[in-house]
Amino acid sequence: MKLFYTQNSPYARRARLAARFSGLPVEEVGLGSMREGGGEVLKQYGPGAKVPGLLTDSGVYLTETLIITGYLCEKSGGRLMSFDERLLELEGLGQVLTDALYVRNMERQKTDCPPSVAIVGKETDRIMRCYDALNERLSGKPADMNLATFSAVAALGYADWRGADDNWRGGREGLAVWFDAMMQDKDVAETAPVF
Ligand SMILES: N[C@@H](CCC(=O)N[C@@H](CS)C(=O)NCC(=O)O)C(=O)O
Repeated sequence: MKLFYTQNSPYARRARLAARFSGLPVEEVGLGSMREGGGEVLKQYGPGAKVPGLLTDSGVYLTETLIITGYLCEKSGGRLMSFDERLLELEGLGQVLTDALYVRNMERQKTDCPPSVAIVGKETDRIMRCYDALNERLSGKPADMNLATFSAVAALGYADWRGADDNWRGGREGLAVWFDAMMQDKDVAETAPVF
């Protein structure tokens, strides 16, 4: 299997962590920045041309993080997460936070017109609610490795890059301690964005 990624994509980070912890033979294929055309190569596999993308051993090209990580979990015999409602809730929270950070960043980086104050404000409110929810759920928790914690750590790592002005650690010490414990893991550290 081949997993296409860029170093700074929070979505691809989750897929890379899932691949590494699955124990399956997955070759990670790094692409240059998507902004600078890094995704061109992906158009031969499917219409989306986004990372992550997973080319399976039978030649099928899977897209969308939740589908790829779910596929890897199934293939590994359920190694990546148990079917637990609290974990599914956490995985979804990480996804919502990542999407909101991504949308806000796209809005802020628009060059053809000024960013919409309404969109930036709405996504920022959503982002703040997500930080609080993660703080409630992860304070005092150990650094377990599963799809839910990958989702949360990838979202927060992305926030350090694209949402630095949010200062998510402020008043959320429990979450910061949990994040630092996760970052002690070699694979979690290796897949962090570089900026
Ligand atoms: N919904 C997708 C989002 C993936 C995504 O947006 N990836 C970004 C990188 S962080 C991308 O490839 N962007 C390239 C583009 O929009 O052309 C998922 O969950 O995998």
